[in-house]
Amino acid sequence: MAVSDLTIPSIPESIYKPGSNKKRQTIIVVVSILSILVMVILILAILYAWRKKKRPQVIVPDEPVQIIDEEYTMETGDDDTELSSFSLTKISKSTNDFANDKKLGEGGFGPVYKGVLDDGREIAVKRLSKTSRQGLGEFKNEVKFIAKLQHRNLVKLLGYCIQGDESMLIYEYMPNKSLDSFIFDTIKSSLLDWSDRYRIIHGTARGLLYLHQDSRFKIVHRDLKASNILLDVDMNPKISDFGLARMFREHENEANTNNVVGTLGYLAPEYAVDGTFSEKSDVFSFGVLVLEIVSGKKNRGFSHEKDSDNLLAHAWRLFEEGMVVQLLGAEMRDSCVVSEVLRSIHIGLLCVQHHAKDRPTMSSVVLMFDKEGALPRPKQPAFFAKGSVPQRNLVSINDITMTTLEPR
Ligand code: ACK
Repeated sequence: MAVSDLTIPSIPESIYKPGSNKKRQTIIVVVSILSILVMVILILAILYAWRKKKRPQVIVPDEPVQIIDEEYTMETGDDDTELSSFSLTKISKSTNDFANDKKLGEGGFGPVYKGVLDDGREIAVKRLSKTSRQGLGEFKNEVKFIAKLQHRNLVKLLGYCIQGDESMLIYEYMPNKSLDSFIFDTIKSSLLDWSDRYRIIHGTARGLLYLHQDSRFKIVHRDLKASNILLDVDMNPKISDFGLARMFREHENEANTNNVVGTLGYLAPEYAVDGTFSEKSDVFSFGVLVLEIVSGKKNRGFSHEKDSDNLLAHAWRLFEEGMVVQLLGAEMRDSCVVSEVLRSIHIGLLCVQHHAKDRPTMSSVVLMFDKEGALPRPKQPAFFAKGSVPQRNLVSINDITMTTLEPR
């Protein structure tokens, strides 16, 4: 075939234009740089998303607690925390072999017994129920927290006893037992006058402030209620039962759970509905507790002859009508200091605000009690209408409520 017969495909003119090679190279360089940039950004985004997913929002204190049977020692995951170990023989003897008449009641993870040691010291022994799996988790949680915390308004853990299949925690004995056995009892409630109640409110606030802010860790109790406030010989309050408590990292403010645990009547709305808990959900429970202490009425199951208000709604209505002092239980009318009663109810209403952001922190609460200045005006509290407390998926076991909520 003659060379002249060959058809040479036409080549775009631009390729032959002077400088077109340079232009092509520039395009290649720009496209390459852009591709690399996009890839780097993509890799960084994937790494960020992966790390975020890996980091837990709340430290669930399961692992650091180790119970070593053979050596009868207990590690709390913290070097400077030493707990005394008690032998099973000693504890059995002190409780008369866990006699029925020594039983004080049922706690979060099992029965509680009164004991007297050889040196005359009175103790309360919490015995882990062998059949409860949930109990073991709560037992470990309790050790983890209470062993590290020391405050005059927290119950004191003296030691432990772990032998064979027995696991027990030993506390100082609180002769006056729990607050609910006084304030909701028609006869015993008259034994708590206003000054006792005001001291209990104040002491509980200080104990909670310590948990939220002043201890080495930020701890949310998650089950603050009248039956978890124990009273010592002088009626000073001690917060107890850390089986459901959670520890937060330094800059973490809230966490989410699908497993809402706590007690009906004390649960903050965002926790009960969305599973979001924070120090402000404890503040809500504290607010309910204050209104219960002042009124002598349980929030859960409250009924008022005139309307269908719950305790929070009743307190709010009286507050709006300027008659809030009527909330005070009849048994305290003679002993009360009206300004303290009004201030307590006002602070209680601020604590039960619907939105967590509208509730004060415990440090503000303590300041409000300590100083005499004007208080911010509360808005209508949460769960205003009776029956508005969400009842979906609620399972109640011994006053402890567990709900499993589906994510939205
Ligand atoms: O209201 P209570 O008589 O006081 O019944 C409960 C029961 O045990 C189950 O928690 C009582 N209790 C718990 N810890 C102590 C303690 N350290 N001192 C005295 N009683 C206690 C509580």
